[in-house]
Amino acid sequence: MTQPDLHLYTAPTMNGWKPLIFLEEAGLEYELTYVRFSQNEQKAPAYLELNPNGRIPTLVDRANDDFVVFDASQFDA
Ligand SMILES: N[C@@H](CCC(=O)N[C@@H](CS)C(=O)NCC(=O)O)C(=O)O
Repeated sequence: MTQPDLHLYTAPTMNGWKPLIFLEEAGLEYELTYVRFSQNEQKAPAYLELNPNGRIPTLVDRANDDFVVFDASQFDA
């Protein structure tokens, strides 16, 4: 089984659903990781390495050198 190029980290919130809906509508394959707010996983060091904003969603494109996409407009670190 091949690994999808796209890896979405998200949670079931309004902002979290949006990229999931897009990927489904676009018919793209993706791996999904559920980020558990209850365990503060969005602030875990491994996640902050991907997205220093500490928020979901985050999309990683493995086919493009692990290019990371997230909304940095609220980035205040
Ligand atoms: N404008 C950003 C908003 C991201 C955002 O606010 N995410 C919230 C959930 S909707 C979050 O991760 N909150 C967790 C936290 O701030 O610790 C986007 O749509 O990507």
